[in-house]
Amino acid sequence: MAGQALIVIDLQNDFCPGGALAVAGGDEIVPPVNAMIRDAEHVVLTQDWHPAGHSSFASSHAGKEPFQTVTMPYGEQTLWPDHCIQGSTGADFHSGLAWTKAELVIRKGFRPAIDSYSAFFENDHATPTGLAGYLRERGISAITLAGLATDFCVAYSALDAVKQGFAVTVRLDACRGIDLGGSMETMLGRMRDAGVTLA
Ligand code: VGL
Ligand code: ZN
Repeated sequence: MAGQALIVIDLQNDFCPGGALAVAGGDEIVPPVNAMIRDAEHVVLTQDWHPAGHSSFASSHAGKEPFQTVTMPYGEQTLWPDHCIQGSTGADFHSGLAWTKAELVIRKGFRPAIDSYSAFFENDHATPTGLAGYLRERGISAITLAGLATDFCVAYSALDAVKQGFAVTVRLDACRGIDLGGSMETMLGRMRDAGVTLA
């Protein structure tokens, strides 16, 4: 049987209530994600991991506020509050996450000049993280996604995974979204159209 992997996206303190870029109800998904980890064949985690002064931070752009956009060489980029700074408590996994079974942690967003929502490619949609090769080399062809945020890192990971030829399920009960300017509806539609199973 083809290998299966659970990929848990960015279940970190800064995306949970009290964090720098809190997603409403972000901490509520810890119990369902832990249950999924228990049942999973293989587990991969992603960790948003930015250097201080990262180009996706509004604080790096004079006169800009969080949630505004700028045009980067690779396209439009939403600006965020400073979050998930390398080595900070905010970048740590939620303390309730049962992470010990994880076989791989993919860190993303570590290049100062480019953001990375997807677990597979940075926001230029060209620079790979290596995850597709890792999964393929291990015979894993089907993935299930859970985590934060539904309409950003989870959605872009799902879309890239389909493009890379993986069978993709997103467990919406184990995700929470940011919903910026209708992004939730837009990204759910894009995932559905791409052939992602929304469960
Ligand atoms: C995320 C915005 C910035 C996410 C990460 O995990 O969805 N969103 N960095
Ligand atoms: Zn980030």
